[in-house]
Amino acid sequence: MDQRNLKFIPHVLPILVGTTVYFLNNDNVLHNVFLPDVCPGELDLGTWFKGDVKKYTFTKPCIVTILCNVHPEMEAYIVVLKTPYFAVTDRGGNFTIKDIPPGEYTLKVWHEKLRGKDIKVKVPEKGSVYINLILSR
Ligand SMILES: [Cu+2]
Repeated sequence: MDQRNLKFIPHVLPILVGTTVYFLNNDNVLHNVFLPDVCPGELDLGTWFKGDVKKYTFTKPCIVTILCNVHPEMEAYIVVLKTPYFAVTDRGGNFTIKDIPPGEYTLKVWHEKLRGKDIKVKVPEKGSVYINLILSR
């Protein structure tokens, strides 16, 4: 996860549990990475200059808010998942999750402000499944 132009990039980062995330600083100002949530455990990775990298391994499934102590407007989310099948929507709201083994699944949606209902999905042996997600407040 980069810190660039006073923003965390990407804003939402889904990962599989056990993944190590590298936190970069590509700005000419000091940044910090601070995790205020109980899950995965309150954590302050400290403050560091451009070019330095800190890392953290997420070992519990949870939704982690990422903040910077130096810039209160900076905010991002790391969504730590038990499944390797996930995607982030693009600017048009489209997403693709590839190579899912055939079977029955529950598609869950996470958005920082909106909510979506769980959707039961049957993945066939061959072909694609098309889903319309509707999010609401
Ligand atoms: Cu900052």
